[in-house]
Amino acid sequence: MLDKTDTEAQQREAFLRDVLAGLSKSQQKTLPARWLYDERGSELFEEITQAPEYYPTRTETGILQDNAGAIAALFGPEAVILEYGAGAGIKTEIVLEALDRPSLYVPIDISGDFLAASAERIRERFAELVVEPVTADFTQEFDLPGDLPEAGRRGGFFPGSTIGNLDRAEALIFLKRMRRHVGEGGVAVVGCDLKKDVAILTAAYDDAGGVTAAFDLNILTRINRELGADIAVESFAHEARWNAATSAVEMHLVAQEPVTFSIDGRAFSMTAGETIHTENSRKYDVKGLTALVEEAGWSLDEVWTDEDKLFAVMGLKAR
Ligand code: AVJ
Repeated sequence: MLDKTDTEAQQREAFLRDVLAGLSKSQQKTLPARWLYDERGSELFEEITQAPEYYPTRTETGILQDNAGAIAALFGPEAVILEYGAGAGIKTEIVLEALDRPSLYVPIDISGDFLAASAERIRERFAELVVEPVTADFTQEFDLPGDLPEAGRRGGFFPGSTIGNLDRAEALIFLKRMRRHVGEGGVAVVGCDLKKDVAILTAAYDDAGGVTAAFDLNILTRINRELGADIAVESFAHEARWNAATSAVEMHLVAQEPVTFSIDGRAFSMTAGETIHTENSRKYDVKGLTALVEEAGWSLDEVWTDEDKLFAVMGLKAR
């Protein structure tokens, strides 16, 4: 067993490795998006979901609410629900509330503390429900507990358009793994943001209140604090860019002037206008989603969407 200090030291090592590798690139510098979510980053993301320009969270929540009955029918009675990511709060509650006597809820998340807290919240809210959290990085290979109940179907739940943070190959690997987890007769409900007017997309990732900018810039503050670096955060500005070739909104931190800094004794320099690419948020259309899920062993049984076709919640069946 690893104790907490070991885990933290390993975290720091992994963070340092990713930061050094990403910022050493001579072409486009990058940082993996997962490091955006320290405590402050998670708080800021919560705030983003409240920003008027950020439509995905409230739109998906509305779709789940409006179609809770159909979603519950897809999962069927006595289902085993596997949620990829620790309890998405209200969205999870909408689905669990609608289900017919679910036999088990399995939230899966890399952060053990966060997972425990959200599992506890679900147990309090649904006294009858058996909750069995699994600590795992769902972007990596992992197995489920061997003793899952066999009464109803197994159903994956992957809301939030987190699938959009993966590139196409990674999304395929994820969908195939989830297909393996649910087995024959299994189902899934997956939320995905849709392609739309570029101005709406870029505004969602660069809100006028500056919350997304603060979220993006926070990764530099985190590098300074956790890795003892000396990056002048105020020399950078947040930018949201549409990349038509990859169909993704990209977040970038743009150096406003020539900058130099050091991390772990290594010197870095950037020219004015040079950027660090911090996140991809891919957008799909229904045609692209159909091809993607079919290639991964699913059939797209239903697509629930909002009036303005901003966001899609897919009902998938194992093929
Ligand atoms: C939680 C990863 C789905 O990509 O829309 C929001 C993260 N980044 N604003 C997204 C995010 C900037 C969000 N995901």
